[in-house]
Amino acid sequence: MVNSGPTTPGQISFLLGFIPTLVAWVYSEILEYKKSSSLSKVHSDNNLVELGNEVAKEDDRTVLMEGGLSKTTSQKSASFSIKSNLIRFVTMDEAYLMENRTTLRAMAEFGMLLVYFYVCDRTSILGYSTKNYNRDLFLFLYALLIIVSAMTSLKKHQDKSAFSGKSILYLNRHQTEEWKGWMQVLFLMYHYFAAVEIYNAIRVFIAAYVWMTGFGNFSYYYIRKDFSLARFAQMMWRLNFFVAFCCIVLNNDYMLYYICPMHTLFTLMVYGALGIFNKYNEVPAVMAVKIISCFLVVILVWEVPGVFDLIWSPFIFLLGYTDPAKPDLPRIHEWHFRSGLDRYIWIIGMIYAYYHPNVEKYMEKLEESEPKKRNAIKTVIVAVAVTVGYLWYEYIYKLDKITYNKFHPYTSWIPITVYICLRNFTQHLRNYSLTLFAWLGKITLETYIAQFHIWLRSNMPNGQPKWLLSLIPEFPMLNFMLTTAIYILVSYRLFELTNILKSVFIPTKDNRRLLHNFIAGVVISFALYFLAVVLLLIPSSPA
Ligand SMILES: *[C@@H]1O[C@H](CO)[C@@H](O)[C@H](O)[C@H]1NC(C)=O
Ligand SMILES: CC(=O)N[C@H]1CO[C@H](CO)[C@@H](O)[C@@H]1O
Repeated sequence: MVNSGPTTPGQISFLLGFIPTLVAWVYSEILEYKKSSSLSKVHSDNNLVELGNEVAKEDDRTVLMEGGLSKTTSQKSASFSIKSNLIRFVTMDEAYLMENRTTLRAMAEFGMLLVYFYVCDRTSILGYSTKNYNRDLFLFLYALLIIVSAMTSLKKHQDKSAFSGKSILYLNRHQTEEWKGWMQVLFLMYHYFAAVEIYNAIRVFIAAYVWMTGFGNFSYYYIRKDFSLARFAQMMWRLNFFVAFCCIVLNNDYMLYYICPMHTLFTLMVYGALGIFNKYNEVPAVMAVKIISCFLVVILVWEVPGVFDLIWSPFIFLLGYTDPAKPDLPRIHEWHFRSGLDRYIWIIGMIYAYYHPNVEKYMEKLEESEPKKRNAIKTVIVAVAVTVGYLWYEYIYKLDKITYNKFHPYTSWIPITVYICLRNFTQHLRNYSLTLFAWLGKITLETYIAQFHIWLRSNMPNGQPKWLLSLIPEFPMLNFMLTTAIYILVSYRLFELTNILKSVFIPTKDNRRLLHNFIAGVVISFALYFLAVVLLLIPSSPA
């Protein structure tokens, strides 16, 4: 049943880069160990150097690649040119390796985790089992998590408002992260247990993420006005670094992880909307024109027949996807469907972010007004929110999946708005958050991607994750517990590694170096890829 597919040049080039990195890292650890245990140094050092040189010779060509990658590892090495860094890597220059030990470790660890992904999903070493839905169990687990989280991680925050300096905050960072956590847990459990009955709710959650993309990015660019290249590169790195490697190592299309291209697109749209003529962002009329233009662009691309295909067909190599289970659909279909569902909600997020300071001011005033008036207004707001929420639930949410999807782009703002109102209608609710959920909310991107391979299993290139990873056969609940623990831990590690490597390779205030890194990365990747293609052409080669 497991079909790992043909070995691709991408996979070979990954190995060509990974193995020398691993060797270099192990060597640097040995050097470090020896340095700290000091003495009797001279003799054994020579041995190791010889060993290192041998390895370097063997992988000569391939090592080149990774050398470039580890090039910028520390401020100290920044002054060296890429070429000299490469040479130092190839020759296993001891000082160089020790300087960059932590980076090498992060890269090696990242590579090892990817190997683990491959082993879990594309080999028969570990087992797989089928999904099984039981509503009782599903709700039990979710409720259990909420209770545990409430008992152990409920926390009061005393942050100040960014706008007024007062401690009233609605939609603060804790809240949005906690909100992501709420949704992410349900979203993941939906996949694990194949809880098809909450399909519509999942669509709303995804819309809420995209809403947050609009909201968070708008606030950031509007207030910080930081449109720098470095910031842009960091953003792209954060969204796409891990997924790119997953695609290479597991031979998947980018669109399999549709959340990534979707967030990348909408992040770019917000960036573009605010970045163009950003000097005039403070002028309300300009902002109105910008928002209206966003709507017009979306209407043009998604609502006018034919335009979508026209615009995106050049990018089909990147955004095309064929589900092996449904081979007849056009390759652009998935992208059209996924991006279309949430085409408006990021603009709504931008609008909310734009009015956020006003709403906040109003809320402060309300909070200071006399209790009678305040309570009356709050009651009205809650009553309206609950009624609207109920009507939405009754008339939209309950529709069958296909009909619901038709209404979704135009209605997803309703439940989102209702949630925002209810989440913040008292000072208490606003100030408290469940940190456990907020913690989970921070690593949503990693948990989203990792679930495909080390929690669930897809068993074939581009396959949807239809199976569960099984480490303890015959004990589904124990297996659930063990795989979940490993999966969350690995996701968290990947989150950290992404950030560590980001800070190494993307300098914040040096565009020249950034450009050099970028060029080096591209050249090295191409060289590795070319080498891999050549190796694949020689069937007898020990690749
Ligand atoms: C912008 O949106 C992306 C995608 O959702 C998110 O990861 C990132 O944190 C957002 N940036 C800010 C500053 O909120
Ligand atoms: C929309 C909404 O319900 N906003 C509430 C947020 O919190 C403030 C402060 O208590 C309330 O006054 C608002 O009614």
